[in-house]
Amino acid sequence: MRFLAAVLLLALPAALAQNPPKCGAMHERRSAHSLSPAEWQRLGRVVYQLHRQGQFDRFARAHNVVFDEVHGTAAFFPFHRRFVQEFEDLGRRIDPGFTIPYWDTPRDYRDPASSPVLQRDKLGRDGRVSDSCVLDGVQGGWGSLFPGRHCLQRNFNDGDSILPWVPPEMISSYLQSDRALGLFREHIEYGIHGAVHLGLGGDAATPFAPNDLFFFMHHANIDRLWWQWQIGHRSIFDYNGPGPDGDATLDDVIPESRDVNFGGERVWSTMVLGFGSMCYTYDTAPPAPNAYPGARSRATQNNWDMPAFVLSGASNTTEASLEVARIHAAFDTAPGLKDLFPGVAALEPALSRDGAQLGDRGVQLGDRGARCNSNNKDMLEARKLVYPAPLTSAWIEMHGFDSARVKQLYDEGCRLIDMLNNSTYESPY
Ligand SMILES: *[C@@H]1O[C@H](CO)[C@@H](O)[C@H](O)[C@H]1NC(C)=O
Ligand SMILES: *[C@@H]1O[C@H](CO)[C@@H](O)[C@H](O)[C@H]1NC(C)=O
Ligand SMILES: *[C@@H]1O[C@H](CO)[C@@H](O)[C@H](O)[C@H]1NC(C)=O
Ligand SMILES: [Cu+2]
Repeated sequence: MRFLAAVLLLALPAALAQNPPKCGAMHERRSAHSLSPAEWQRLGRVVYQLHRQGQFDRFARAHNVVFDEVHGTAAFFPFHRRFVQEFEDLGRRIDPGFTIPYWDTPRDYRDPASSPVLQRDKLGRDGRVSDSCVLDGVQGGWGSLFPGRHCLQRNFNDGDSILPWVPPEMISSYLQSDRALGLFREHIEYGIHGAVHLGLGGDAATPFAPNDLFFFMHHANIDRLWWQWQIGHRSIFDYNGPGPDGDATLDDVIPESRDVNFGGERVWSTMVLGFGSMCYTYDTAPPAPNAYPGARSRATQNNWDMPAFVLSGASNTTEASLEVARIHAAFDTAPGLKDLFPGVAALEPALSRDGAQLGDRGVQLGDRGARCNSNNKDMLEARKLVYPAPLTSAWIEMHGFDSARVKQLYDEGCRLIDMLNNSTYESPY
């Protein structure tokens, strides 16, 4: 016995060095849509201080330095997770209750300029016509240092409005059907990620995008979706794609620069929320695990018994449950949808029971398809999806993306929308 204990004690330090410790306190990131005016004011006070300290400038310059390493590569998800968390920690030194709100941008995809987030007392509106300077919102009148001294700028990509982003249903399809992380990363990075940067324009459409607070809120949302994918596929440690020397591995160093330095930290330290420095969760996404997941397993499970609440990327659980129930109902008229929404297809038995529950979040499947509107032509049209705006060629070149690949994924996305549009499906968004 004593011998065994000694062996265990010797083995222990190595294990501890591998697994980051569980967080003492956890912080909840909430949807920017749900912040009260008082909460926006509190957020405004923190970011004002961060700006005075030069943190926005620092993060903008850092993002530009590592730009090529963290876009179009596997590092896209872990780098931005670590980067946003670093910024959030700085905010917590000013206000211990600070968290970055996430911006559920697909929710606003039809007409992003009218988003409740882009209002004068919140994130602010478009820059002014003459010079694109942002004059209202929590960053109204700000100056930025990089790439050169200038006012913080926004320049919506469609005059006074913003071209459509990506419908929530497309995100849900990616969450369910992308079994390889690499494919999910491409779908997110070439889709909603680029669409939002381009839509806001100005600083947001440059490698210095962290000058604009939207950057942190947008990347928090992307991080939330990645976490949902990790949990939904029971594949927390899945990591692959282009890396620093060929194929990426969990032992790669997180890209860093003099400005924002993680001390040589490895990618694997970012993989599990609730451990190490990842002391946050999301209000809608799955909670952090109680114990560090064992064995750093990389196996992707090919079954669909995933928790039902991860089937949709929507932050509003009422809308998420409507979406899932209506997609399920649309299988009757468009069986091809089952391949695009395999998670919903796997719910079949549960759905045949009355009042089935979707996961632990109390999401009810009461509404089976809301066909009551099917005679109302206007309503029906309003409930059809619209295509997202494609990435611009300038954006594709700036990132060195493979433009044929970007186009292929975009076209596939349009077919998904066609299929939904051709079915009985009516979008709750
Ligand atoms: C969620 O969506 C429903 C239906 O669209 C809406 O009535 C409700 O206000 C939303 N809740 C929040 C917190 O936004
Ligand atoms: C979807 O269908 C509606 C109604 O038929 C139509 O107005 C809309 O243009 C369609 N959208 C796309 C992207 O095809
Ligand atoms: C949608 O319907 C139109 C008109 O019936 C048809 O031309 C098109 O091929 C359909 N698209 C899909 C994806 O089913
Ligand atoms: Cu980035």
